[in-house]
Amino acid sequence: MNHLNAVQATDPAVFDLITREEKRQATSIRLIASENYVSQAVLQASGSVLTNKYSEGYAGRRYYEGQEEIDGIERLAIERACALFGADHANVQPYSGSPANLAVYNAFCVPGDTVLGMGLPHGGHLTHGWKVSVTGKWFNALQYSVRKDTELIDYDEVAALAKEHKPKLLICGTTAYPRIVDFDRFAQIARDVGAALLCDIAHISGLVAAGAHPSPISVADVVSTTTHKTLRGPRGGMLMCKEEHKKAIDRSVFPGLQGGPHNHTTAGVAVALAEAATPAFHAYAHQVVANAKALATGLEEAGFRLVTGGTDNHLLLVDLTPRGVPGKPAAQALNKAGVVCNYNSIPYDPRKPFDPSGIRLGTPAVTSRGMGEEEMRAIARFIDRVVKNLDNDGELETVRREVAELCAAFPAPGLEHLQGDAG
Ligand code: DSN
Repeated sequence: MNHLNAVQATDPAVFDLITREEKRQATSIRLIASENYVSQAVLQASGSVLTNKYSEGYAGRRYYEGQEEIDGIERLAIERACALFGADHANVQPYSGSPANLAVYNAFCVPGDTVLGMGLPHGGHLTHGWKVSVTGKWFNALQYSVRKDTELIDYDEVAALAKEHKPKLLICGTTAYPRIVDFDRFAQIARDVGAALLCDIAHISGLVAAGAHPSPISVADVVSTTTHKTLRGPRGGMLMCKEEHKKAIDRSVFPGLQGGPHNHTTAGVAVALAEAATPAFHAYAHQVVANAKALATGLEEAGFRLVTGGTDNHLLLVDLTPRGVPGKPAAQALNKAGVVCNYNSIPYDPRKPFDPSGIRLGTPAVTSRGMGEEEMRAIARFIDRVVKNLDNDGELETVRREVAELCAAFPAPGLEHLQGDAG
């Protein structure tokens, strides 16, 4: 039986769109660093009848009756998060990463307070105080950068800004930074000025869980993460904190910022956390990093310049300037060829954010398909061919066919029913 038979019968238009998206995900090489494939188990839990239930409050203290099973699910997710990351406390209710971060501002600051985060053009996130986000509008948000010469976080600048402006909240964590973040250094800077430290590990939480990136848990006041990137859960958010901040964080999420939690998502998160505690996931996370390094080597051999000269984590930032090609047309041609990534600013980019100099590539999704270093070298060759043939539709079509053949040999989790479809 077709797993979407009810959607097909009720709403053929939505069925058609989902089916096409399934095929796109099955037959393309997905290199968007923040994306992944969840397991069938996570898909089933997230698509369950738990979506029918309202549960404002926390386990044992809800504002609606009928929570016998929901409490059990939320408690399981919390226990698993605490065990996996070694946290004192976890709140699994944030709808995603942005509300999770906003809940931390709400717990530690009032509007107008000074906060210090990494600038978006240097690899930070919108919610780290960037000017168009409410975190940049409602707070006195200062931004630190990477150094121009090394393209690495300028810890001296962070320390100097913190010393001068005494922020209430210091935020670290990145969305487009290919190197290890020195959480101990950030903790020292925060301690020196009496700031609370928020470590946003949205991109790397799967790596942290598996020990493939150092953990900030012991040094941060609060750790935020999305649940759907390297952690390989459904789309959601999570906060972990020291015992002393438990009350403030819980109150800030509910009733401070949100209403009822998305229980179907909580169940999917619980399943993903159980998966992330397995030896298979440990191997996966380390392979994500090995694959990123192999992709980096392949690209460098093909003449690409990588920001910082390589990677320590799951992503690479490629500066296309030496190839004489901007990021946007490259990303668009790659998409035509079935290699999906996003165009991205590079540090000190002379071009505009909507038409920047770089592309960002990540290995979480291709690694979930079981691809290894050999396939990364093949992907680097695909990228090189596309960048040399941006306007050559024939060559892009040839690459697209080869991409689909490679994908057919590595069935994607959750899409096994499409295995062998090289369309
Ligand atoms: N949009 C995410 C990313 O692609 O990095 C961050 O929230």
